[in-house]
Amino acid sequence: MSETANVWKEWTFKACDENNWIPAKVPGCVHMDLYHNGIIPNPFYGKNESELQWIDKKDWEYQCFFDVPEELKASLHLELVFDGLDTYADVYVNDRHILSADNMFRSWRVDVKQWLTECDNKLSVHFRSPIHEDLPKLERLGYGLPASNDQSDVGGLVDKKISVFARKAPYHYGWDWGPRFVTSGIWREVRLEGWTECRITDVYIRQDEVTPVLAKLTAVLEIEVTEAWEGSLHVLTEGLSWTRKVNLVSGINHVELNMSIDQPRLWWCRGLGEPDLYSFKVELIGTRGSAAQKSIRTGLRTIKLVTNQDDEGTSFYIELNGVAVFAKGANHIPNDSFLTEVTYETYRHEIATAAASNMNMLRVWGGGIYEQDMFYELCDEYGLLVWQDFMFACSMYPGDEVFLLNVKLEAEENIKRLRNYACIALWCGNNEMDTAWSHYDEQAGWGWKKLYSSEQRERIWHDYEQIFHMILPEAVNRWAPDISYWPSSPMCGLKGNEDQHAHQNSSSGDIHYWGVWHSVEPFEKYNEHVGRFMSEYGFQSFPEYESVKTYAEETDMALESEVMLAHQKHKRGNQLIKEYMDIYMREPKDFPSFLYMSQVLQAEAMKTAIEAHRRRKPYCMGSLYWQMNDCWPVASWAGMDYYGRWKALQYYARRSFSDVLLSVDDTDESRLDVYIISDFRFPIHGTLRIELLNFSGDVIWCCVGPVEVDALSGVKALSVNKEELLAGNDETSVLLVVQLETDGTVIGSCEHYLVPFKEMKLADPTIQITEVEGSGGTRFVLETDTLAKQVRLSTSIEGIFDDNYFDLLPNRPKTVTFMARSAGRTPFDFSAPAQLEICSMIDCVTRHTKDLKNSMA
Ligand code: BMA
Repeated sequence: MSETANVWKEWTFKACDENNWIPAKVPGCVHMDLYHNGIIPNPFYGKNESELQWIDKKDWEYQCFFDVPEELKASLHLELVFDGLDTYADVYVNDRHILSADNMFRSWRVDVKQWLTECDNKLSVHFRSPIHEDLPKLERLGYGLPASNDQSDVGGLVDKKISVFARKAPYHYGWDWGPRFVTSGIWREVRLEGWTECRITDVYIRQDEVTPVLAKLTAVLEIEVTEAWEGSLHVLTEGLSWTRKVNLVSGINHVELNMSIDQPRLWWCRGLGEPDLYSFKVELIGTRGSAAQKSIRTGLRTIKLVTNQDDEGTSFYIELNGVAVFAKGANHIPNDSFLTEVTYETYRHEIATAAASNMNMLRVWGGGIYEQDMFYELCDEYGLLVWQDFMFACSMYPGDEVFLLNVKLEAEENIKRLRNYACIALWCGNNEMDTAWSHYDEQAGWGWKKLYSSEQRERIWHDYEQIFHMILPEAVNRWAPDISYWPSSPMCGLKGNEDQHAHQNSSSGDIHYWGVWHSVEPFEKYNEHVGRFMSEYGFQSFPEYESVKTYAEETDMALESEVMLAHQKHKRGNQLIKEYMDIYMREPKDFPSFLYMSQVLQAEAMKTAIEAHRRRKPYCMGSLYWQMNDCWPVASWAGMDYYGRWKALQYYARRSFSDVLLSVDDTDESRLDVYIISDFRFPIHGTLRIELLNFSGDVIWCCVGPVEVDALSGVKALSVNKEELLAGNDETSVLLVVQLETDGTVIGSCEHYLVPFKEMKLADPTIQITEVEGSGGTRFVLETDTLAKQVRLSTSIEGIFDDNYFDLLPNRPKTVTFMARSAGRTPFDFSAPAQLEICSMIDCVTRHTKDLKNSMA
C-alpha cells in the first residue's frame, strides 16, 4: 500500500549570497515570501513592479528539516515528490544532490530512502536565477528569437528576450495585461511517498465508445511492483464492478480492463444537459488483502473537433455526444502573477461566474500554465468545456535536443494528468505563432521573418514544426487519442502552403479578430469579420473605482498619471479607450465616471461581437472573447477584475450568451432584422412581441405573432423597414423592445436603439427602489419615470446581481436579486442583505444644463 505524508517542519529561505534564513511558505514563491516577511512592498501597488526586478537576478535557497513519519518507516521505497518546481532547481537531501529540475510544468520524484535517517533530515532546494541561467543560451544561439510580449526592458535586460528558453509560464516575463515578475519557488505540493509491494501509478478511463445506450470503457493502468506479484484487479463505480486476474512482473506493468455501462448518464456542458460524473475506484487485491488503490472521477461523453469541408470553407466546431456545440465563453489567464496565491475559492468564483454568464467553454490560453487540478475539477462540475493550449505563446522557441525532450516529457505528463477530465475538449499547440510567423506567406505575419537570414528562418520554422506538427500531436494521439489536436490558434488548417495561415476573413479554422482595438476599426466591423470560430477578440476597460484604489492614491487618479500608466500594460491602451470613448460616448464628468463609462464601452463592443457571431450560427460555431480574468489589478480586456468583481461586460455577456438570444441586426441602411438564436435542444413554439416605445414608455407601434425555432438553431424572425417603423417619430428618442414568450413566460428579450448613445435625447430619470417584502434585503423592484440607460447597482458587500448595467424602462418594473460572494459551500449566498447605490449613464456625463433634479434613491 502506498502512503503519502506531508512531513515538513518550518520552511525557511534566503538569497544564496546572504546568511539570514527567513520564514517561508511552501508551496509559494520568492516574491511572496519576501513580501510576507516585510522585506519588499506590495508588488501590485503603485509603481512597485519596476523596483522589484532585482529579485529574478538572484539565486535563492529554501530549506526545511523533517523526520520520517511512523507510518512510512517500514516502506521499502520512500520517494520525495515535487509536483512543481519553478524552475531551475537543484534539490539536496542531507546535503546530497538528488535532483536537477528545469521545467516548471513537470513533476519530479526520487527514491531517497537510502539517504534518510529517522530524524532531522535536511531538505534544501536551490533555485538558480532564470535570468542568469538563460542569458548564455541566447548568447550561444547567436540571434534572438521573437517574443512579442516579453518585457525584457522592464526587467533591465534591454532587448534580450529570454523567456523562450525557459519552460516556465510565459506571462511571468510580462504581457500586455500583466506585470513582469519572474518568480522562483516550490510552486506545487512537495511530499514524501512510501510504498513497499505495489502501487498504482496511473489510471486512465479510456472511453472507447459512448452512447446513451452503452458506454464501452477500458481502465488503462500503470502498476509498479517490487517483485513478481499475483492477485486481482477490481474496478468499481456506483454498484457496478469489474474484475480480472493479474500477473505482474517486477517493475512497471501496463494492465487493461474492459468495462461497459448500460444506459450511462452522459456528461453535458452547461446549457445542453447535466454535467454528470462517475467516480471509479480501482483496487489491487493480493493474498494479504488490499495492496493498492486509487480513485478517479470522470464524465462519460464523446467529444471531437469537427473540421469538414463545406460550401463556404471548412467547419470548426466541437461536437459533444453527437451535438454540435456553439461555444460561448472567454480566454482564461492565470488568476495571479504569484500562482500560489490563488485559492480554491478564487477558482470557484471564476468558474461559477463563467457558468452564471451562460458560458460553456473557457480557453486555457498558452501564455499561462497548465492549470491546477481544481480548475478542471470545477469545469467538470459546472459543465464548462476547456479548450486547452500547450504553454507556448506569441514567440518562436528553440529546437535543440534538450529543449525538445523537455517539451515531449512536459506534454506527456500534462496530457496524462488531464485526460480523465470530461471537460477537455481540445488540445491546441500554441497561441498565435502560426499567424505571427506566417511561414508560407512572405507578406503576412508580424514582421518577424524579415529579421532573419534564410538559413535562420528555415531553422526556426523547422524547430516550430518539430514541436507543433510532430511532438505535440504525437503525444495527444498517444496519451489521449479521443481528443482532437489543433496546431495553433488561430489557423485555417494544416495545409503546408499559404492557405494554412489565418487572416481576419478566413472561412476555415479559427480566427482572432483584433481589427477593433489594435487597428482602431469601429465596433460595427465585428459584424463583418465573422469566421467559423472566433477564439479571440476583445476590448479593454478599467476596473471599478474600489479596485483602482488598491493600487493608486487620489492624486494618481488621472488617465496619464505614472501609476495609471504602470497599470496599463498595452502601450496605446489608455489612448485607445479614450479615442473610442470620444466616438461612442458623451464626455465623462469625472474620473470615477470615466471608469464606469470605460466598462460600458467595453461591454457594448463585446455585445456587438458576440451577437454578430451568434447570428451567424451555424456558419460560426464559437465565440470566446479575450479575456475572462486578470492576474493583478489593471486596465485590461477582462470581464471580471483581479478581485473577482464583475465589470459591465460580465453582465452584458450573461445576457448576450443566454441560451435564447434575441438580437437585432442593424447593419442594413433601411432594414432591421430581428433574430432568435436558440441553444435549446428542443424546438421553441412561442410568441414574438416587438414594440416601438418612446423614452417615456408609451407604445408607439407593436407587432405580435407566433414563431417557431428549431432546436439548436437560429432564425431571422422578422425584417422591418426602418422608415415605416418610425412613421415620422424622432429616432433619437425611441427604442425597440423585443420579447419572446412561451406559455406566458418571457424566455428572451432585448432592447435596440436606432441611434448611437451620443445622439439619444435622454432625460433625468427618477428611479424608485422598493425592497421586496420578506426578501431580507436581497431583492428589489426598480421603477423609473423615463428611460434610464445602463443602470448600475452597487453595494459595499462583495457580490453580484442577477442583472446589472441594464436599461430600465418606464412602466416596466424590474426585480433584481443580490447574491453575496461566499466562501461557504456555494459560490453565492442569497441571504446577505445589500445597501443599494444606484446610478445610470446620465449621472456620469458632463452636463451643460445644471437644472438637475436629484434622481438618486
Ligand atoms: C491576443 C492574446 C494575448 C494578448 C491579447 C491582447 O493576441 O493571445 O497575447 O494579451 O491578444 O493583445
